[in-house]
Amino acid sequence: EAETEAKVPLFFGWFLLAEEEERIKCATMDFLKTLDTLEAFKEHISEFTGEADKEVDLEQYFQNPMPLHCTAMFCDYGKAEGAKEYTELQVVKDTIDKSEELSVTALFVTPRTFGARVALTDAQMKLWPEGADKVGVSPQLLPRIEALPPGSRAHVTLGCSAGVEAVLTGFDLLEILALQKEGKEGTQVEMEMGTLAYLTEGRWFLTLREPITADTKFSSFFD
Ligand code: ACK
Repeated sequence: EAETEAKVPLFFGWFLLAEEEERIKCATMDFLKTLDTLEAFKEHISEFTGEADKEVDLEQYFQNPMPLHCTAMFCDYGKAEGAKEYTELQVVKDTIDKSEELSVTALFVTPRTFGARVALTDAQMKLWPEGADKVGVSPQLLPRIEALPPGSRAHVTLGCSAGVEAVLTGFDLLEILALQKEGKEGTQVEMEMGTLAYLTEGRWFLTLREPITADTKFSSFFD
């Protein structure tokens, strides 16, 4: 019955509507523009450039060829564990092509990735597979994220530095959340958009004063 079976996509996720994508890109670019002028950031510039006193233009540093989205389930065209079962879930079938509002509660920057933390609603968590937070996580990080609530990895990749794969954005977010839990938060800087914290090795986390909401459509992505 091959013709009645849905093909398994690369991944399922919430995709920002085109006009929302522009709005979010502008707001998050404003953050990057401000970040690389801060004294606190400049003190740690070598973590980005490899040398002290060298400047970095973060807007050029991060690139993103993908449409902005929050991945719900990475299926790898059926190669990922549970991919086919996920495709067949009633809640997935019912939600496909439906509009959903996503809430972004924080922005983060590391030498590898630039991302937005997403706070999923209870309804959206029904589309977040059990154990999805842990898939592919390094043995070093795994025990440190055990106590984080499910959905902690939910994010939008806003950009990656040259040669870096988007999958790392979620790992960087988990690492930051683990460091926060371990009390490793350093310098805090008040910014217009919220409170910026430094978490060693070039990691910066901005907790937004007001969440940024964005209209999205839950869809599958092929190719
Ligand atoms: O930014 P992302 O969530 O990270 O969006 C892209 C999307 O799938 C297409 O590549 C994510 N992705 C890639 N590989 C994996 C993986 N092994 N586990 C979870 N998400 C992944 C990537």
